[in-house]
Amino acid sequence: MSKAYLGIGGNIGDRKANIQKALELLKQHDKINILKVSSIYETEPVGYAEQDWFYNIAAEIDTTLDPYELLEHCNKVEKELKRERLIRWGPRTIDIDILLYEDVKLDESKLTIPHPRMAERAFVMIPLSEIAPDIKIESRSISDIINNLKGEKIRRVL
Ligand code: X6L
Ligand code: MG
Ligand code: MG
Repeated sequence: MSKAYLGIGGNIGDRKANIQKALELLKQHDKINILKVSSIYETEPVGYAEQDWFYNIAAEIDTTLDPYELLEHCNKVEKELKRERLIRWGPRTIDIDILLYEDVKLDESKLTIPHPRMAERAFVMIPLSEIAPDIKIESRSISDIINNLKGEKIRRVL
């Protein structure tokens, strides 16, 4: 069994329902167990400003899928939730990113692990710190990373 962390977010339609649906679909795979799910956060859009705020979460999973098989399953769930790719970094119903997979480092066109620039994004690091406060990313603690973020707006949704 391998442990992995996913970042999930979306800003089209019923954002909470879409995140819940994504978690349901992810765990329907018999080789994925969801171990922990963070609170939901409402987050300022990054990369492309002219879009609605996102809901973002992080999830910890256990899986016997390899990273590519896991990516395939994440893409399948995105498809089931009608993800369309119109504008780069633009609005989407759901986005499921593999943030970390054990201590794997991969740098290929279809899959980079750890997820590129995850440590610069409050919408990734703050939910992740809630479920994995003791992990390190490229030898830095999560708390150190969060203390050095630039202050994208983020609030926990009650
Ligand atoms: C310069 C250039 C600085 C590009 C930042 C950052 C690009 C993040 C893309 C960037 C740059 C991204 C989400 C989001 C996106 C999300 C929130 C991306 C990909 N996904 N904003 N923006 N939540 N709040 O899930 O992460 S697009
Ligand atoms: Mg993403
Ligand atoms: Mg993605």
